[in-house]
Amino acid sequence: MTDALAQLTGQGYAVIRNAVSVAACERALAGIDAFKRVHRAAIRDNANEHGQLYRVVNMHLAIDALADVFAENSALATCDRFFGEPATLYTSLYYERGSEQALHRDTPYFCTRPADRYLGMWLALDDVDADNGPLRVVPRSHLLPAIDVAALARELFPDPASIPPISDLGWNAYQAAVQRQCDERGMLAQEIHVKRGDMIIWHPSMFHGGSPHQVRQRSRRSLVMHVTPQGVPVHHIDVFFDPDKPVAAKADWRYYRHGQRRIARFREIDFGHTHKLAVRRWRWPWP
Ligand SMILES: O=C(O)CCC(=O)C(=O)O
Repeated sequence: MTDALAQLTGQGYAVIRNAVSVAACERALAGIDAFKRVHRAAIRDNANEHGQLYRVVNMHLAIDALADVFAENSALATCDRFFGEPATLYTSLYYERGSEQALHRDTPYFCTRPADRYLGMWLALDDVDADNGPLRVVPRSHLLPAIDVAALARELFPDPASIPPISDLGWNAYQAAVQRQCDERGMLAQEIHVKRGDMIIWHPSMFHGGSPHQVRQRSRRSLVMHVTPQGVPVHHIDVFFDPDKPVAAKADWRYYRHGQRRIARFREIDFGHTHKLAVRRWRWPWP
């Protein structure tokens, strides 16, 4: 069996089959279904005609069975070895349909100092194949030559002191530069087909995205978990484009313990960046 850490560092991603038991996935899905039944008004604007949610940020804070699939998954051992210390959960994204996101690196919004103190973990809560929006990756794209972000920033942001933390301009320009590098080398994306309970881990500089979701009535439930060692601050575009910008050494959020793991404590769940709810109102099951 190929070592998952060697795959992650060599190919930019690793697939860990059965990282979470099917029973644990089903408990998480039951928790989400209960949440949706009870909180119809909260999800109304996010769900599509098939009732499928899109990009719910930090749902694990409200639903313990969803936090369980983070705390009790065998892929964490690979993340721990990559970091040299235990991985903690920073944030998550829950989808019930394909993200269909263009190919991108996460680093402009998951920027750490030093680099590579972040990993993406993607858990299949449904079987996912060519029909229902699989993840796609460009193998070895994390090894492409470094892009001169300082030069890009000079073009995009005349005043370096006012580079915003969130910027579509910065994001799109950087991803286009990575895409050009891939095109020049003939590097193509590959779909990854998975079964419920399989986990994909990607390197912070892995170029990846979501394939088209062809059979819309079939769900594609998945949970992306953004993991870091405890206390690592995660920066955004302003730091990413300004390598000399002074940054805090420690994250300004706290953690709570869940099983054997630690999870960053935030106050809100965000539905597709349009609707926010306070976590304490939505815990399920009620304690
Ligand atoms: O789930 C997907 O289709 C893609 C997710 C992704 O690219 C991301 O969260 O960065």
